[in-house]
Amino acid sequence: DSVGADPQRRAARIVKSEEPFNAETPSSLLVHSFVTPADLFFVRNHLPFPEHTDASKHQLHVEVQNGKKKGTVTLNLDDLKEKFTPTTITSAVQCAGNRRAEMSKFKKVEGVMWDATAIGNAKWTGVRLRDVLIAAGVDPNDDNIKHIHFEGADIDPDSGNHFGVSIPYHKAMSPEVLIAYEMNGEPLSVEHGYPLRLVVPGVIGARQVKWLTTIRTSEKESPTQWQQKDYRAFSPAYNVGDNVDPASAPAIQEGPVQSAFCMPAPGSTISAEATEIDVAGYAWSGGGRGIIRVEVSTDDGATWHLTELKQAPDQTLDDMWAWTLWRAKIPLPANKRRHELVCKATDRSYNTQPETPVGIYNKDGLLHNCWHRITIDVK
Ligand code: MTE
Ligand code: MO
Repeated sequence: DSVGADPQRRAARIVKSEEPFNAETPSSLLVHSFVTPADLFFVRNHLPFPEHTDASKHQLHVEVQNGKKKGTVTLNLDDLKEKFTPTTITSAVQCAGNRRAEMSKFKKVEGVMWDATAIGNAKWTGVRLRDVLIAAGVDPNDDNIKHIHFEGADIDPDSGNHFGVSIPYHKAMSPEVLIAYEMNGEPLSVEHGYPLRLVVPGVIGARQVKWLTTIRTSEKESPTQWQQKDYRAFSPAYNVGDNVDPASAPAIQEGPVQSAFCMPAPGSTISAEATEIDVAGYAWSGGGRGIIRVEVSTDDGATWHLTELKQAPDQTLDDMWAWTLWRAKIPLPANKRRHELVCKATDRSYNTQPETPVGIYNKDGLLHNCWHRITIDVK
């Protein structure tokens, strides 16, 4: 399968688990390019890779309930390319578990121990989900449809269930949501969903279903564990092992404002003579809320330095699906054995990151977005 496509690039990623395959990008490589190369882009799988399907055999079933009428339209990749207008959008995918490892240092959490690079930014090409739903018989003004369900070809060997989730109908009908068949101008790789994946800009990675086989209209959210139980950030009142009512927190869709350092790498050293340091990282916020600034502090937030932002030229602060890359040269305080740097971003709703995990701790380590901290030892 594609996992072995380029052994060197594959080696460049940090493998978190082999079965299922989960890997993230080394942080310094993440800020090399505004668009993350597919073979460096993090991979998050809950289940074994699906049986390899040829694009010509892959079928997408669109099941629509329109009033009393129920119908299924089946499409393949060629149908999508022939019948619908292609669109390209640059959009970041961030796993809701990004930075979970840091939260677990604060207090124990459960899940894949991602560092700060379970995120990537790609140029996705495909067709609008909206166009496909309407062609399959959905009335855009139908208020009986509340959610759209999606299923992938991957199957849980224990339960026999396919990976599946849902997004609200109004989001599904928004023009930015795509059924993508290309990533960065190339056909999708198997790792990232070949031949078809859902791209839901502004929403956590979990809703962006790979190896997409089924789309279904519904009055309710998807019944799967990934919609009903996991990917909910519970109150800090609960710890690992506690019995929590899943209904006490809604399924996560949009994520909060986020930023992190990628350079220098955590644990780097610097000479005692250095008076400045080059720093760089990424920032992103859910719901298309653009990043208005990213600041860095060397004195734990007493004073802040602005950074220079790089953003998608075709996106505004109100539809910023892509991430922001930021960089700066920061003056270093003298006579220190060790420097502690923190960064924080602010989005277009003036939401900013919390200082510590104290108030946002949740037992599954989701949506960790407190000020990112790195320490640099002076040699
Ligand atoms: N789609 C399927 N079919 N199966 C999965 O396990 N994982 C989801 C999502 N889509 C998943 C899936 C999660 S949790 C994330 S974060 C993103 O895929 C990651 O996308 P990537 O592997 O292309 O980076
Ligand atoms: Mo995820």
